[in-house]
Amino acid sequence: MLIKSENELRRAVEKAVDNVQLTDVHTHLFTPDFGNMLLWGIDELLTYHYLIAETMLHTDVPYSEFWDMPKREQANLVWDTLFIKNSPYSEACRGVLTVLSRLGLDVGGRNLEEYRKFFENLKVEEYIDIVFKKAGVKEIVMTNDPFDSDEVKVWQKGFERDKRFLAALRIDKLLNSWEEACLDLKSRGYDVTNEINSSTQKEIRRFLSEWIDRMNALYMAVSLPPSFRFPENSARSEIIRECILPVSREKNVPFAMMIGVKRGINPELKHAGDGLGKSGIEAVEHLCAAYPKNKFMVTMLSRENQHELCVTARKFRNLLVFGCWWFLNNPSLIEEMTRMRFELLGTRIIAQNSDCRVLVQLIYKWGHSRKIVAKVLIDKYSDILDTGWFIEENEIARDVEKIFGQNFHDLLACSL
Ligand code: HDL
Ligand code: ZN
Repeated sequence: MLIKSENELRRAVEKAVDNVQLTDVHTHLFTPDFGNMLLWGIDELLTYHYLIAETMLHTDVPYSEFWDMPKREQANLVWDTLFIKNSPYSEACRGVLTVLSRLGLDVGGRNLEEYRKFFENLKVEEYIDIVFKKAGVKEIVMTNDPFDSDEVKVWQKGFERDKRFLAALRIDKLLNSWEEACLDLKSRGYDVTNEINSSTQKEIRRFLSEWIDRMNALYMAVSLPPSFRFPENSARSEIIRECILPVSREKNVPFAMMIGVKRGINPELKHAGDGLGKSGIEAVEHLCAAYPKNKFMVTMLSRENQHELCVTARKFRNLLVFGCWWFLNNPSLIEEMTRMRFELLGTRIIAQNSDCRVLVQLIYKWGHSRKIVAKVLIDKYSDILDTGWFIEENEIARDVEKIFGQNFHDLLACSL
């Protein structure tokens, strides 16, 4: 159907964005086979590390006392501090309310015990179906760490994987803590030495290939500090050059770099204590130019890196930007980044990923992002309609499919 008016445009965009069954390219979710590594339910939702960091701003409870509390007590403190003693309009707080509302619970009642009862009556398997359906999610990509001993046990035992849960090989330890990784690899029978000579390189490649095959990993991913440089004289650089990039080509899987995280700026906050810094774009420019047969996905954590990342992505068909990562996953910044990306990259982006750690977060992270992407898309289509260009409804649906998943699958499928 030809779009002839602003109203028809709005309706067509909202319909396409609301209905697209999307691919979530980066999450920390797991199938139930991984036991309690799959987080779900209201107490996990309330003790999401974003909310812990925010709670600790308002209370003088010592960090160690908080960490010693049982999960339920932690959740009570978060609820009382952020939702009762203060209005919950931060994005992480608002997300909890969106979830409760979309699950049909009485948000105005503010009755935490009632919400707990609702979740207690659900089995996680039936809950996965409810959440995926409500969130409009077709499939998610997990973050799978071959250095996590609990996770390794599940992969080695083997399991019938739910097809909606795809895998990504996460190699932070290999690239950011080589000494530790070397000891770990040695203990698992890989003939590696601290010095990354040719036989160690070969063994690291074997390790990567085995795990990509075992997980059927769609890509290899790493989070990197703002100081990340490539090339440089470091173990990380050598492993990327001699191991990651060759295996990435051989297996035809992208290398995903998530750049800009400063781990543990407040160690007392544990996994809630990370910060960010402005990174150099030069490493991305160099990798994309020097390795044209490699495929790269890149997201950067600093708002200040977004424009240069978009410009770099204009220059290289082997680079796809993805998501509004972590501290950027807030309405004001999602809108700013999405506008910038549409204006510089058109339809060739992966608009968002959720980064969910708790299953039910899919409902709010995607609910909130869809609205913003739809709003920006309406503006962009409206601008071209004003010139006399016409748009078919199915062209909108085509574009929306691309930015919410097809671009990712096309990147995986292509060989450069
Ligand atoms: O490194 C990452 O993948 C980050 O997303 C961290 O896991 C971070 O703790 C997070 O959950 N961000 O949303
Ligand atoms: Zn993440």
